[in-house]
Amino acid sequence: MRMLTVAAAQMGPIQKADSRAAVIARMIALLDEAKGKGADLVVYPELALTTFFPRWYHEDRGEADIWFEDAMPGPATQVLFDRAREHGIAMSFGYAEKTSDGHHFNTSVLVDKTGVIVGKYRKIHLPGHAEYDPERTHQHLEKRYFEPGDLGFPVWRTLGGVLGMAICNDRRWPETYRVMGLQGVEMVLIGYNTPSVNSQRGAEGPEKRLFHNRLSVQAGAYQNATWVVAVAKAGDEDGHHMIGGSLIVDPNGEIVAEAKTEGDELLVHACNLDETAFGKSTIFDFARHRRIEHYGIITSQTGAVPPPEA
Ligand code: CDT
Repeated sequence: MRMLTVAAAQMGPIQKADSRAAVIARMIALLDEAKGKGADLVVYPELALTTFFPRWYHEDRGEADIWFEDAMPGPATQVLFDRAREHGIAMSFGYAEKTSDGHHFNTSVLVDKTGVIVGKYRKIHLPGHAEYDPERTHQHLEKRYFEPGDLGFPVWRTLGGVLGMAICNDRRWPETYRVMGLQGVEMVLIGYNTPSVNSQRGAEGPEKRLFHNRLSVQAGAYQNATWVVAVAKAGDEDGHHMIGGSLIVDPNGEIVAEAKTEGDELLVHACNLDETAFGKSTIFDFARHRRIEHYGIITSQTGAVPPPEA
């Protein structure tokens, strides 16, 4: 059996005024708890180091650079890397990345048990809008502050298995999981920050949003016979509430662990990566069953084009 004990480290809210040091102290407390529970890998949320800043409009785009890291590890995060290496625990977390040539991405890294970054992913499906939108109850300015990721959906052979990453809105798109599924992924790590209410449809509240979260993650896991670990930043950030509901889902699509709170909370599960083999060799044996001659439209066309009216 190839066992990988994973800890989903849900984080409660981070206020605008909270320092990086205060947030990283919370991440280290979760890491210490994970060590005590025998975890091999700790997965933190999207943009784990800061509040979900894309809800705040900066007319001058450059002002938003305060939320970005230009080195990883950097001065604030080095202690987190040091503690993870001392514990011999791998980790994955999201942060806002500013590159040396001035590009901005919503990024996550995968760090092995020796503290080496073995994988980097840059969010591809950026939701929201680029300009201030007075029609919305709250802003979601990811398209203002980030460029779409330029690294594709890679996977890495590490920790005894094949691991991949995605970030928040990516989990709603079947293409995300399938591209990794086609590379044999056995565990997908996903962080998210999901507002509890749809800014353009107030009736869509937390129950519906939690339902869509489970639906997307469970479907992705089942249809690609992979473990999925989906980890929230939750609760009330400066008056803006986000869902919790962090999940660990098995390759059959079933939930094996789910968060009960909206605060810092650790879910630990011993995952047998060999459990991915049955689905991958039967109903989702891609090589035997996929009919790519009928899938061309998926990569040649972006928007839906219904047939003309009669
Ligand atoms: N962070 C993130 O991607 N959140 C989105 C909100 C969608 S509404 C603009 C999500 O898919 O959860």
